[in-house]
Amino acid sequence: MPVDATLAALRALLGPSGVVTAGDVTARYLVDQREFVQGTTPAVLRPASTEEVAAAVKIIAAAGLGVVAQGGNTSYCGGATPDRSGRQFVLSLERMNRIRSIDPLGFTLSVDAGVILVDAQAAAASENLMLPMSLGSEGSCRVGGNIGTNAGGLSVLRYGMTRDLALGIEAVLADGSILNDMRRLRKNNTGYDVKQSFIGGEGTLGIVTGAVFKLIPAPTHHATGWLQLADAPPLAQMLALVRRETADLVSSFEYITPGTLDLVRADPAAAGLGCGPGGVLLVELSAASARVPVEEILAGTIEQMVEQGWVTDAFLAQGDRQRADMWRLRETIPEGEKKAGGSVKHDISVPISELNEFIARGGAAVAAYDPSLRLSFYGHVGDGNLHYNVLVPPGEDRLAFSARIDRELAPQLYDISASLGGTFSAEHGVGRFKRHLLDHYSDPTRRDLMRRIKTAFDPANTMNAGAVVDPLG
Ligand code: 2HG
Ligand code: ZN
Repeated sequence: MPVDATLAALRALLGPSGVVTAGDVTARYLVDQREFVQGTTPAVLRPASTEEVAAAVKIIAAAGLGVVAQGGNTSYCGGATPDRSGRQFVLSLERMNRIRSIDPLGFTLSVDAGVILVDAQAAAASENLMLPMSLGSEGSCRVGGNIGTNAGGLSVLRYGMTRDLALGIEAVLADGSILNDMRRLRKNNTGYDVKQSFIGGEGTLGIVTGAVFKLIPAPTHHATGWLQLADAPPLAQMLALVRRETADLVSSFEYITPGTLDLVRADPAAAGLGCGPGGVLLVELSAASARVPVEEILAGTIEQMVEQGWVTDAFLAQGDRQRADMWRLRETIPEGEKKAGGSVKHDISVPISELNEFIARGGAAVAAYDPSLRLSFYGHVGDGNLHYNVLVPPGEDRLAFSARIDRELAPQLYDISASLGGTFSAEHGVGRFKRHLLDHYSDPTRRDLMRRIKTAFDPANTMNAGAVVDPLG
């Protein structure tokens, strides 16, 4: 079926507000959030229900065209941006934003995939529960995207990745059939866990339209510490000590280097929050009961870190305002990098005990390549995940610089990570930007299995073709 006839069928199905073709309206759906690539599309589809998604996918499949699912379009890897063929529809989940149900006894939340993450968090909070998924982009990302990319964030250390929080999903498959696995079960040991294929599948195996999440009792007590670090902080040892001494109450353990903190220093929230020669650790303990003296426990642990010579000075947040200021500084780092002219991002992870080795070898590789480069690196130490970003030098063209670093420096950093047993994408996924890295670094048997899974789920390669894995490659 030609594109025009397909569009007419989609209009008849979804109505005028469900099919957008005006260029000025579709523009924001066609560019990735960091503005690296710009795609084209015959139309942006905005279905309002799972049945509409299924019917639209059937029409598109029958026409031999493609579809790219999109939530909040916050992917760092171009995972939700169509290619330039003009043959991929963008299917936005933004109108599917219903909280379906909440189970205050079983601690679960069922939602449409287009619910914005903060709205899902708020729904949980209305029952004194918490959806323990916290990301800088939570005000705009949508849970379908979190599921599709298996999003990580600031509390993975304690609560896990999205994969660990999803009990059930609903998805539309490539042939338009609907997988209904919206289960609230903690245990369901019945063969392959098919839903996990869609989690982190980035819309290449099907379109996630709904999800059931595990919730936890909302923490009521936090102890949040801003720890100024001595030079060359031994990250793994510090984390191990904090986990042991706090009975594993630690929910975040974020490392920020001085070069990164500089990028957010102008923020009024930074007043009074200093930086040690080795940077800063933002450590938080959380508990859902006043009976757990989190502040006392953290203060005692920090004392031990001072005695070890790891920490030179520390502040404990006095009240919600100070806690929010500390988190604000951490969460606005990506924005700070943008304001400074942008960065080339390397979302690496290594086994936690290899973090310092990566930092030493990565630093040497960068200095040998070009000692004038400025790094902004920080990360989720509890997950072995560093955002090892290279700032675009003033006056350099951002895209040309990124392309050069991708070609000349990034392979060295990824090789170092790989040699330490690490990866080239810890939490940002693969999308379109990192497919070549998956080809290069993946174990061949794993890559072959991924291709076979892709072909089994999507034989005509119509679902987000070009992202993650090339079935023919
Ligand atoms: C974060 O941890 C995000 O703030 C973004 O994963 C990381 O911008 C980055 O490199
Ligand atoms: Zn991150």
